[in-house]
Amino acid sequence: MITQAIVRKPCHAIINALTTSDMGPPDYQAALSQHAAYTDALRNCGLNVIELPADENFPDSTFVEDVALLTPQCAILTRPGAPSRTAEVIAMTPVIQEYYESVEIIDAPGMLDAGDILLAGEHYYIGLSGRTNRAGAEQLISILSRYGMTGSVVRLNTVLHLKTGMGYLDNGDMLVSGEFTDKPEFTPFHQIHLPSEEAAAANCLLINGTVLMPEGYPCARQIVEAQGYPVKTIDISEFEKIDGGISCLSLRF
Ligand code: CIR
Repeated sequence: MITQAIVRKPCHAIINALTTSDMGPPDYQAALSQHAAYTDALRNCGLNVIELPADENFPDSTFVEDVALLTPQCAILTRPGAPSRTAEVIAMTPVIQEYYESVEIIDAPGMLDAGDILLAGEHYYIGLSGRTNRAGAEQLISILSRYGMTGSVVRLNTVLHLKTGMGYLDNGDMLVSGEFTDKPEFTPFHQIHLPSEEAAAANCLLINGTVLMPEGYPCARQIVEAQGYPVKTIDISEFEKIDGGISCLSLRF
């Protein structure tokens, strides 16, 4: 059961965050209030939320998910693939060490963004993307196997991260869209297809019985509710301008 989450306040420099979109820079004040509402939603799901201060050295530092993978057995500090993000891990290390006895790291030449890691049931899928290379994925698989866990790679074509276009709920229910609709790796799952114009809603989180989804995707919401999941939507439009989704804004454990 998930009991805690780590978040980091957006910094002023968020206006310079990396993006592939043409939606313009986020509005700092709006990002702050959306982030506060996101944090409240995590609390309302029963989590104790550890709030880290803004870090002006790293425009993308509010996307804490990418710098670590927190498993029941150990924590793995990643080595983010974007040069401007690689050193975000340094500030996160003491925080993770406070909560985990076993802390592993991904080393060069490995690159790994944890936004590329999807836990589906008991297995970790690792997207090979512009941010995660084979060396990073192989290091992770070998760490997981030392702790009795499993992982395998999935090649990505167009999306930034694996979880940009898919998500896992429970009991084999997997949300898929775009390039993920015909991946042989995912045929064992009950695939729930989202319309391509609402693909961003596949990045959602099931926390203690509630699915947190981004606001503004009415079809996706209906589809998930029709599967019997209670849904809470959160407006994260400022983070979507810089390629952020629901999962990116927290580390859960
Ligand atoms: C980046 O390009 O790294 C950020 N602007 C977005 C990170 C999104 N993180 C995630 O999907 N886990």
